[in-house]
Amino acid sequence: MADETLDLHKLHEAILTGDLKVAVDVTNAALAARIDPQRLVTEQMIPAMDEVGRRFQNHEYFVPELLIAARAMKGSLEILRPLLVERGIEPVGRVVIGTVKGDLHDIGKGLVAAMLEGGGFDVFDLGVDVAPETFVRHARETGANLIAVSALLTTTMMGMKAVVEAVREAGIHGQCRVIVGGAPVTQQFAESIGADGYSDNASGAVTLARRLCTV
Ligand code: B1M
Repeated sequence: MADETLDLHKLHEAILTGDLKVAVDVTNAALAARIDPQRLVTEQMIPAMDEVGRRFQNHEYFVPELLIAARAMKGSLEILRPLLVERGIEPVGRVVIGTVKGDLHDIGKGLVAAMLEGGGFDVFDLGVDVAPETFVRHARETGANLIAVSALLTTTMMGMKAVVEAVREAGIHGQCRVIVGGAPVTQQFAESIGADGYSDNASGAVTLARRLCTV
């Protein structure tokens, strides 16, 4: 497909509608037509995910739409990532994410991870039942700017305080902040445990992460 005949906006549309196959096909066609991969990311893909986030916040999109959009975004990113890495394009930031110790709920955390990845972050997903020292160790190893902790149980959410404390005790709080979220978590709770930020949804977590990575 030649550059002139290739409609790059189809990539935007494919992510918005969660069409993985079209997203992958347009990405491959764009690369074959020697389109700059960075251009695809900044002009089509990130704006599409921003729009997905906007629609989610306005209750025009719900969790399923968020998940399929994130899947289409990731499918395209998987093709582009090696090319971006080759060129040394820096991610927006590095995030270590996991569900707090004792908690096995991972659907919301997975959604936040996918949205962060879609938003241009390098994401290291540690899974569920993650101990504070594991968050800290991986944050050190990866040079993460953020640790993102999810909790779904009132009985496990206090474990987030232990993560905040572990980060401070390890002396890495200057370069690595802690953000929290999950159904029982509130802004007030986040402040009470000394977390650096809170969001009640996945797209808000991306906005928050971007803000914390630029200050
Ligand atoms: Co359980 N569970 N569960 N569960 N479960 C809840 C959370 C519960 C509210 C159900 C209920 O009683 N009504 C209740 C908690 C009550 C409480 O603590 N007050 C509960 C319970 C009690 C339990 C068990 C204890 C049940 C038992 O065994 N007796 C047990 C605990 C196991 C454990 O973790 N140790 C348990 C087990 C399970 C399953 C394994 C069966 C399954 C999890 C499967 C999985 O995750 N792979 C499960 C499920 C599915 C649920 C419900 C039904 C759905 C959770 C979910 O995935 N929601 C849930 C009831 C409910 O919430 N309606 C329930 C969809 C998801 C997209 O939303 O995770 O909230 P959520 O994520 C949102 C936001 O919160 C936010 O963004 C996401 C998208 O917008 N967000 C963040 C999440 N993390 C964030 C991090 C951020 C920012 C935003 O920054 C870092």
